[in-house]
Amino acid sequence: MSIYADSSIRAMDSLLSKYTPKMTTKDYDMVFKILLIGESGVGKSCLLLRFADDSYTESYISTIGVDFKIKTIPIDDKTAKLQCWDTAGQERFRTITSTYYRGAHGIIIVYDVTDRESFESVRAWLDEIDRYASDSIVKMLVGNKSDLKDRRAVDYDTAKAFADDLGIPFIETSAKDSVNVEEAFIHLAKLIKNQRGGGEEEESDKGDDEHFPWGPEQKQGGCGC
Ligand SMILES: Nc1nc2c(ncn2[C@@H]2O[C@H](COP(=O)(O)OP(=O)(O)OP(=O)(O)O)[C@@H](O)[C@H]2O)c(=O)[nH]1
Ligand SMILES: [Mg+2]
Repeated sequence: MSIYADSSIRAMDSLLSKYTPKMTTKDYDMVFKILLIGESGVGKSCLLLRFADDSYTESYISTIGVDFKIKTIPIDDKTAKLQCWDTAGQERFRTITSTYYRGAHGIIIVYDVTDRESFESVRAWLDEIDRYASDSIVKMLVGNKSDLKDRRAVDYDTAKAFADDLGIPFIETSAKDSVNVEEAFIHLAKLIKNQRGGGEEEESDKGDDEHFPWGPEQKQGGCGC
């Protein structure tokens, strides 16, 4: 960097700090690191785009390495900042992406309901979690592309039974039609908060499951919100 450029940047910094109001309080109470993993093409990036920006694109641009977005959400009387890491599903990025498991509080394993292989590989993704993530990480299974009804290759009950066996929450989503996407992220954030929080925070979150589609009484695709 040239001396000229360096001094210009310093001048800009000083101007910015002069005119930027100082934050005296944090605008959030908690920060949760959430990871999206799963085979390439299952819709991880689209889910995050839908959640963070409420948008969707048909064009497929495979993620290179990792990407991330931040979204702040209210949980009861608190504000949680969700730092969402979108990992590449392609095998060639596996070494890079595995380093992002460290320090993650929650992880969403995504498969494509029209692609049986992407569901069958969920076990391998769970092994990756065991290898690289903390034991306390909160997991969630998501079957995406539920809008493609004619092309379904994994039925809801099979995936639900699989998730129940593992003791993890399960939901089907459509990033395209914006079905259950926000619910999935918010539910995961609540589970993380419950796991980490204590006292009155824990009290106030009791009974949340009955408001979500993966609750015991809920049926496929419906949301009891
Ligand atoms: N019909 C339908 N298509 C979807 C949905 N979500 C994603 N897609 C499409 O699936 C393709 C892949 O989506 P991505 O979000 O890029 O997949 P990814 O899991 O991030 O893939 P990698 O970055 O390679 O790991 C794109 O063409 C999307 O438009 C969905 O809910 N419904
Ligand atoms: Mg992607």
